[in-house]
Amino acid sequence: SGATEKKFRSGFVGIVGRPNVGKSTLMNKMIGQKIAIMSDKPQTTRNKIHGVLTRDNSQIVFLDTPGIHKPNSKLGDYMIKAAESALSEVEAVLFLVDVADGFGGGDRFIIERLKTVKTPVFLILNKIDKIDDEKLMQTIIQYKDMLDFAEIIPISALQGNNIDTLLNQLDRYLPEGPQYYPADQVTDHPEQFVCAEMIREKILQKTREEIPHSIAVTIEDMKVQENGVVHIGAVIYVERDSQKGIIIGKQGALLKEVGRGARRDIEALLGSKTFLELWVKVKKDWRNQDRVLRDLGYRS
Ligand code: GDP
Ligand code: K
Ligand code: MG
Repeated sequence: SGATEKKFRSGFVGIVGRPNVGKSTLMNKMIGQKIAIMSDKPQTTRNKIHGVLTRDNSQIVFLDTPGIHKPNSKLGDYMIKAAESALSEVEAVLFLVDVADGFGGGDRFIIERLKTVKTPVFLILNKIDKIDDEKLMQTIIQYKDMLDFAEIIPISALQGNNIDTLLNQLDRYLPEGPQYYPADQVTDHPEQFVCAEMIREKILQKTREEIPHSIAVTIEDMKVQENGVVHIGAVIYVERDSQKGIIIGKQGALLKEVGRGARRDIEALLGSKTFLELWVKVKKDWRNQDRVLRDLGYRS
């Protein structure tokens, strides 16, 4: 016969880059569903988020990492370790940069770390929708010799430009391997975790400065009622009483908005009607207590 069957390929791919370059946006776009939360605030992603993409002849498990930056608390420390471990034990690394922002110290910090791994590194020039071709050329010239990049691919994660090219190139770097997850599974995180992240995202989007880094969200209770509605009870932890007031808002207005937005995302994720109950509690200095971090799911 002589016909060669196309072999199935699979593997892990890490996504790294400075805070806010668009890592979570890209991962969501690639897997076609929102599982990683996005915001215009740095350090939005705290844990490694695994996104699973299954195509005809391949399966890629993406690791969306917290941005690499200098740690300033035990939580910060944890986030860096999570990002660095994503660089080893993967088939390829996507190093994302923001072409509109230009090269920065944060990029240098990451490149120094990438120099120590043998993994092929793709330079992904993101946010090309914000610049013209001339500026794109200059940016490519600026970055291309900083590391021995396996591929250089300009994209817009937001608009979805060139994502197919990126995925097709990535497939070439995957070894033959099994399909680890069912084709319809998009993340290996428990639903509870993703739901908590949706709530945290809404708070990040509606508050400013001190609040984003001072909150943690846990799902205390999640069950399907007889009428098919999913009932979720979640607690939002803050560090101070004043922050509790901000999260709740005037006559509960902000908390209500957070609940409405999060419920919409959670219903899309779970595919069923959801009743979401939110509580706000003060837990002093939770970011520096190992036990509290463990309870909240930030395990090292
Ligand atoms: P992360 O911190 O690297 O995970 O970045 P996010 O995915 O949270 O994105 C940070 C911000 O950049 C968000 O406001 C995104 O909407 C925005 N963003 C991401 N990708 C693009 C892009 O291709 N073009 C534009 N214009 N904005 C983008
Ligand atoms: K962000
Ligand atoms: Mg992110």
